[in-house]
Formats: sequence, structure tokens, C-alpha cells
Amino acid sequence: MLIEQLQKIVGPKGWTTDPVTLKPRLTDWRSVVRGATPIAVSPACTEEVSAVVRACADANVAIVPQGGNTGMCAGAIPDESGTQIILSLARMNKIRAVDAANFSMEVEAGCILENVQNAARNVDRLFALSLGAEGSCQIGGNLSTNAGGINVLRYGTARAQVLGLEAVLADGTVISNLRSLRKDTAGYDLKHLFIGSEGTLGIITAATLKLYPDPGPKTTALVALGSSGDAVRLLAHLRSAMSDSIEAFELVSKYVFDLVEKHIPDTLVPFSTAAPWYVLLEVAGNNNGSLLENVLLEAANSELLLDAIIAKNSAEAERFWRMRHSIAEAERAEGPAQKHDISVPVSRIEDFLQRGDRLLADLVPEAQLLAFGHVGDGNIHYNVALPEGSDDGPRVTEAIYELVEEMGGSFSGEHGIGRSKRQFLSKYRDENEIELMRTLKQAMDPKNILNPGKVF
Ligand code: FAD
Ligand code: 2HG
Ligand code: ZN
Repeated sequence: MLIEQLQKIVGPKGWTTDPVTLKPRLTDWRSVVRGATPIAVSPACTEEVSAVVRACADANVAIVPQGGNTGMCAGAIPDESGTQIILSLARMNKIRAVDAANFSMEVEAGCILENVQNAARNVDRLFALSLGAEGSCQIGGNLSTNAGGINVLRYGTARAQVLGLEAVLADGTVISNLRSLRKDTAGYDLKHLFIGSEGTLGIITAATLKLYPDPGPKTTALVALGSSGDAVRLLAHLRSAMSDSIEAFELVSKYVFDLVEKHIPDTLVPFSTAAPWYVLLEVAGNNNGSLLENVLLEAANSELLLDAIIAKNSAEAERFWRMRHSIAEAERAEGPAQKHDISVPVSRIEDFLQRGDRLLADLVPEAQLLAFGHVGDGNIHYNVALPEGSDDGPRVTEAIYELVEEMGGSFSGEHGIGRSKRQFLSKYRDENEIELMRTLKQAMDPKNILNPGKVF
């Protein structure tokens, strides 16, 4: 019997069948998707992961890898059949080694992102991935979704932070290349197959991560703007003046900050006059604070911005960031909106937002737009709240994705496909690309036991 076999592999601390303990693992962070499972297992090491996968492969039972379960596309939730098992990485949470001189660290997949950042900080290094869920998402989940977050502008997505990877294949084979090398052209770079494949090609068990030097003191500013186009122009201006020192550049609409003020205690947009758009930006490095002040002053004089507040101290900077990082929570509290995690070339953001406005006004005039996101990466969370009981959701989504496609963008900027966006992948990716993806999936998981029903 598989269940007993799994219980034996992971030992008494490594499994649960208790409905109360399972409940939060059976619904996604937004509580919009539900699933069922007979058991969640939490292996303590790679060998146990391998044994679990082998046993499931022998029994033809599907496995749903689960990290912190903060994903936005329900990729970590089993289907409703009650036959798929959850494989949680939570117990594999060791920072195995930090090599400050090599600017690298080796970690297990279940490490919480914040703990990875702190371990790097303890040796004066930076682990550059940062996002609102960092207190609970896991590095394995970040790599499996190729997460973005707020520092992509300077450091790239999760994929760019990886030097080496260990993963368990669908038959239990362990593929391990945890070398901490910047250069290695020996054959195919297999780690990239697992990064961003959302648990459908293998289970990530450990990674060697790239670290950066501490970028120096940070200066954080909240800027009020008259239009979204001004945000793009301000970014270009800042990049010319300050080059690589811009760490984050986040756009938020007035309505979105209104929601944060409404639902999140002790939050307040600190301008006396409201603006239609805000940018929260951060630069790092000695002397860059005063340079930023000058550049913002110059931008104000040329009417590129309406107002700006530079955080006086780290407490004020944290208050600004808390507002930004609470957006998803505020949106959830208001009632989950229809999510569109889109990306377009940065130069087309203003055009996209203007055309999107017209499109929404035509389709559902009562719809409320929640637009915010990582404008420096061209990645806007173009979320739409529809009137209660409306069945316009699919029509709205289709129209937005068509617009994105026309503008050379992607319908999935950083959250992945998971269970919620599957039907759009074959529509918006070239059929030869889909064919190759399917060939890879078939070759690596011929029994289709790794997270079936996700991505494809
Ligand atoms: P989970 O949700 O548990 O899983 C996500 C996917 O990865 C699933 O398909 C799962 O099966 C698979 N998976 C998990 N672990 C493994 C593993 N070890 N091996 C193989 N497959 C695995 N995302 C962004 O990109 N940028 C943001 O700025 C951002 N901000 C967020 C803010 C908030 C408040 C919240 C709630 C979410 C945010 N997200 C963001 C989404 C989410 O946090 C990320 O997608 C994150 O990378 C998911 O990590 P997780 O550990 O929670 O993964
Ligand atoms: C963010 O940038 C996350 O805050 C969540 O990616 C986006 O809630 C969303 O749509
Ligand atoms: Zn985001």
C-alpha cells in the first residue's frame, strides 16, 4: 500500500493525513482554488525525496510539489480527485554552506527566502531576490516559478541567481550539479530545465545561489506622478543619471493605494494632494542618496513628477515598502480581482495602459482596474475587479491578453502558468515551442506524475 510505504520512507515527523493540518495546503493563497489529497509528505533529505518519487512512480500516483504555497496560479494545489499526494519541501530548510569569497551559497529547497537573504547579509553579501511573500515562500518555489519581485531591474529574475541545482527526476533519479561556478560550458545547462517549470519536470531539492557585494546604503523615495508615462520617462531619466544603482522602481495606481489604506492598518499615502500614480523607488550606494535628490529635483523642475518624498530613515522606508508589499493582501481583502500578470516592453507601458483603459470602458464600464507592478521590468499586474455576479471575466481576460499579444508582450510576466492559466499557453506560444515543451515533458516524465494538470 503506497500510503504506508510513504509514511515509512519519511518517518513519523514527515507526513500528515490530518484534515485540519492539510486544510491550508489544499487551497491557494488567494482561496480561489481547492483540491484534495490523501497525504502530505515532507521528506527530510534528497534521498527521501527520491524514495518518495520512486514509490509514487511505481504506483502511478501523481505528486504535487509544494513550497510556501504563496503562488498566484494554484500550481501547488492538487486537483479535486483526492488521488494526488503533496510533497512539501518544508523540512529541507538547511543553509548548507556560505562561501563569501566565492559570492555563493548552497541551500536546501525548503529554505524560506527571507532566511536565505539573512544568511547572505550575515557575511556582508546580498542575495538579490526580494518579493512581498519572502517571509513564507521557499527558494525551491521561487526557482520553480522563476519568480521576479522588486529587484529584477538590477539583478534579474530568480533564474539569474542560480549557479547550480539539484533535482529529483520523475523516476527518482537524482540530478546533482551544485558546482558554484560562474563559468561552465560542459554540455547542456540542465538547471534551466527545472527553473520556471513549476514542478512538472523535476523536484528541486537544493541550489547553489549567486551572491552580490552589499550594494551600500539605500535611499528610498515615494514619487507622485501625473501619468503612467511619466513613470517610464522618469525611469529612463534616472537610469541615464544613476546607471545601475537603481534597485527597484515600482508603479502603483491611486486606487490601489486607496485599497491598501482601507484594508491594511497603519498605512497612509503621505502626500497632501493625491496623484493618479505613484512610484516607489530605491537606489543603493554611497553618495547616491544626494544624487537621487538632485535628479528628482531636476525632474520636478521639468514637470516630470508632481511631488516626491525621500524617506528620512529606514523606518520611513519600511513604511513605504509595507504599503507596496501589502497590495496583494489588500486586494484579497477587498475580494479577489481577476489577475493579469502581464508584461510588455517598458517603452509601451503607457500605450498599453491607455488602450487597456479604453478596452475596459467599452467591455465593462463598471469594472475597477487595479494596476501596479514592476514597471522597470515592463511587468504590470493589470488586475480587474468586476461587479458582483458578473460573468464578463473570461471576455475581459481574453481582450486584455489579445492586447498584450499585439504589443509584443506576455500574458504571464512572473507568476507562471500553474493551474489557472493553462488554456492560454498554447494560444500565445508558437506551436513549435509547445511541441518542444511537450516532447521534453514526455521524455522527462513519461508517466505524467509530476504536477499533472499544471502548465499544460
Ligand atoms: P508554491 O506556491 O508552493 O509553489 C509554486 C509552484 O512551484 C508550484 O507549481 C509548485 O508545485 C512548484 N514548486 C514549489 N516548490 C518546488 C520544488 N522544490 N520543486 C519543484 N517544484 C516546486 N511572485 C513574483 O514572481 N514576484 C512578486 O513580486 C511576488 N510577490 C508576491 C507577494 C505576495 C504577498 C504573494 C502572496 C505572492 C507573491 N508572488 C510573487 C507569488 C509567489 O510568492 C511566488 O510565485 C513564489 O516564488 C512562490 O514560492 P512558494 O514557495 O510559495 O511556491
Ligand atoms: C506583487 O508584485 C505580486 O505584489 C502579487 O506579484 C501581484 O497580487 C498580484 O497580482
Ligand atoms: Zn509582482
